[in-house]
Amino acid sequence: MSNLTAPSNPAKQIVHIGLGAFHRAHQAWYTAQVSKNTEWGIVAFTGRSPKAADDLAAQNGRFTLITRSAEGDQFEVIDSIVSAQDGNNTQTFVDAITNPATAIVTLTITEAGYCMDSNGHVDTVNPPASLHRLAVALETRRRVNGLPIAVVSCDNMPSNGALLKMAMTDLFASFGQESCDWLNTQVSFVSTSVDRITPKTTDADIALVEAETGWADKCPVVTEPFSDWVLEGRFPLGRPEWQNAGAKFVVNIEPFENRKLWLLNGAHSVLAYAGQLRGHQTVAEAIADPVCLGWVKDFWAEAVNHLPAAQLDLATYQTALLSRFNNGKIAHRLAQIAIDGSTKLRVRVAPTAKAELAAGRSASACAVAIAAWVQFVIEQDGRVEDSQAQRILQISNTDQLVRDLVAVIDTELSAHAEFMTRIQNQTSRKEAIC
Ligand code: CS2
Repeated sequence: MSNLTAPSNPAKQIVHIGLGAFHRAHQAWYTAQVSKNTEWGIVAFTGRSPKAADDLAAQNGRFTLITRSAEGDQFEVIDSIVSAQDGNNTQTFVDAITNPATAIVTLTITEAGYCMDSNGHVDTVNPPASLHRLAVALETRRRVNGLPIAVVSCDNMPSNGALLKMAMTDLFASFGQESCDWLNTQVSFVSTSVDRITPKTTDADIALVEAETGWADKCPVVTEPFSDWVLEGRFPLGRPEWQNAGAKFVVNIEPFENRKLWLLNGAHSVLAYAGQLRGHQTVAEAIADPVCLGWVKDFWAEAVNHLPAAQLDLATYQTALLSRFNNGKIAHRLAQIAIDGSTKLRVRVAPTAKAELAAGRSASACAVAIAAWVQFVIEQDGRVEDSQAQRILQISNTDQLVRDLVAVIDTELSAHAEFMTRIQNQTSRKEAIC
């Protein structure tokens, strides 16, 4: 079987930055569900390495999505990506953004890709490459045709649209007032909450696709049946009818993004560190361990105190999460989730810890979660995969090790004496976590 039919030339374009597995299981899938690629097509750019673009370009953007449930696998060819490009080709990227057919830019550059300081400001002297390229390309669009555009962050961060707007505003400052006014009025920053568990593709998945479908697809993606997309914001030049595939458009995204970030991603991070310390490799293994399950439930009990229960049906949400985590067919590796812990814990666990402390409670489940990361980092012995790795490695030698590590996540928490004592107690008793 061949899926290498010629790429289409869509009437309207979405430019995507961050051509990873998640984008393909999520935004590319939603788009393919609701429109033909002659109507809406995605021009996708890799964030760092060109490899994903090379492999996908050789297949004209097509790939197999394996939807994996307890009942078995389903195979579907997704064709919404009409062009796969190396993100380092700046001119191609600028041309794609300035193309009048482009109505939307979506981003999955990971939390760490925004490189913001604790106040949400971006380093304008050494800006992150993807954001710098986006600012230059938007400014070129302003000069070439001035058409409005929607910019949609699909990364796991609270108020991701507002954060991206702040970063673009910082980077636009050097272009002058006219440019800043255009950014303010013609660029719509859409906030989103995205959800679909997507483990890294293995060689076995690649072999399986060929055996089952006959196509030697080099870049299949595995995902779970569940998917969710909540969006808040305007699309001045239109958008695909994503709601027909289940996307929800809301006027206030905050409760939905906090529910997802704290309950799903927060639990993932608890499992990533505590689970690995206890010898587990996947989410399904860790959640089957009653000790890890207990820590997740304790953490949820603290987090839900700060979510609007009446609006969110939190009990059903937590039950559904447990069944998703228990999907043993999905080998979601804890090591994959553990990457970039300092940035992830800042948005997944620290807000609940601070809110619990402010309410006069102990935040002890949050302390366990952060202590697990601290202990995990110490046991990594210099091999930690984190955008703050350099800073973390320098800390390793200080006598304030634990406090300084917590400060990488959040300085308010590292300055809280009682909370720090709780973390110190956990980390000094190794058996408390292992
Ligand atoms: C995970 C997320 O790797 C991680 O940090 O927590 O990628 C998670 O699987 C997705 O957000 C699920 O939607």
